[in-house]
Amino acid sequence: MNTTAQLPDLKELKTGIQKQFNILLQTKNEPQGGIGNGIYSRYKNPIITAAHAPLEWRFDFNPETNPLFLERIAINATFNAGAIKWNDSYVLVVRVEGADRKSFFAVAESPNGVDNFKFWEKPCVIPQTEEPDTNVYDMRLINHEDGWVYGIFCTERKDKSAPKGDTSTAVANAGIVRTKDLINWERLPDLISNTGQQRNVVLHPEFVDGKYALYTRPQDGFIDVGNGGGIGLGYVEDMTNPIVKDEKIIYGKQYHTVYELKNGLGPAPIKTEKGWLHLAHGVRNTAAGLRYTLYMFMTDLNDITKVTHVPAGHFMAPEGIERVGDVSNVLFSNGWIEDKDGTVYIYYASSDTRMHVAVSSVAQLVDYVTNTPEDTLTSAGSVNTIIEQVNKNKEIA
Ligand code: M1P
Repeated sequence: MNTTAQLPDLKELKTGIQKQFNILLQTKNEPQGGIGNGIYSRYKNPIITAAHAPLEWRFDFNPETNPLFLERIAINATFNAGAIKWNDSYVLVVRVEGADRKSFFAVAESPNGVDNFKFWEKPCVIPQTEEPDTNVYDMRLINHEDGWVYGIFCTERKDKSAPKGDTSTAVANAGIVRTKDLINWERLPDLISNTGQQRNVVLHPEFVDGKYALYTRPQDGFIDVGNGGGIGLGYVEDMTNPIVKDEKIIYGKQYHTVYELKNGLGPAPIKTEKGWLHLAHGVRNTAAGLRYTLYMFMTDLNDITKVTHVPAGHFMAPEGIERVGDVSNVLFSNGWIEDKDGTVYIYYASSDTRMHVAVSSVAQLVDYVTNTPEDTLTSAGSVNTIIEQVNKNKEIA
């Protein structure tokens, strides 16, 4: 057996791989078409995958140190991105996960919001606190009225109180950075709350009575929310000393709903004439494991603790290839962009693996949230809801 690999033509390989990479990045995207639901249009291609990670991150192009042209640093997945409109571009701060299981943040930019997403040259450098993060992920980007863009993300560290030999139990909390250019990130202290671990923490974009308002998701354990859970709301006076006060659950988990096991807020809410539009994820347990879907609700314009509208069930659930990935049967969203003309780009990840986009508008989403029947919480109630609609349709026939 010949174990000596033949030296490849590096120039040819590099040109070939760059060509394929450019084709991938420049592939046009288009709406899926079909009957749809009138609420949003899913786009055909995932917008960012592991294959979109720059070749310079993955390959050592020096023939002296990489004569066989092997990939040196593998990227496993690109998902759960925060989103912001930035200088007329659509910008995502993507959770990029390496083959080493570490997640990090990297900015990807598109001229139109639906295709041609390209990562900036280097991943984001997030300064550390005194207690370094082991893993960071799921950044929400908030353009706050104080003039800063905040990035609130999950910071994960090994649980120091775990018994010896337990090498997996972790503690989750909200890490906080802020920036004016999406390049230089100022690290602020991690969130201080007295309700256990935190994930899915989001900053409300406006001051409330002169304070910062933070949506939280307290949880007893790292995966299990235990007695915690639900979407909470608390207040912080100074983001450089982020102690959450008066944290209250405004939207709890509920039996026999799509958020029966746990829920968590997605991106920061969008302000509309009718109220604040919210996108969140709900989780329920099944024989095949946890199922994550997206759902929506609205809160009162003048009292953000008050949930005013809740359409029944999920807004989006995994379909087709979205169902399969590293953590299958998961849709998760922590980023959306509202354009000046009312178009809303909903950025969502499927199965902890890749990013997608669906396009809607404020008008469609407000109509969906305010006019979709609520969950009656029983099968008989669901039947009644359908019969009422059938009867109403008969009246106009
Ligand atoms: O694997 C699904 C999701 O699980 C967690 O979300 P939550 O805390 O709401 O259950 C997060 O790890 C998230 O990143 C992940 O997509």
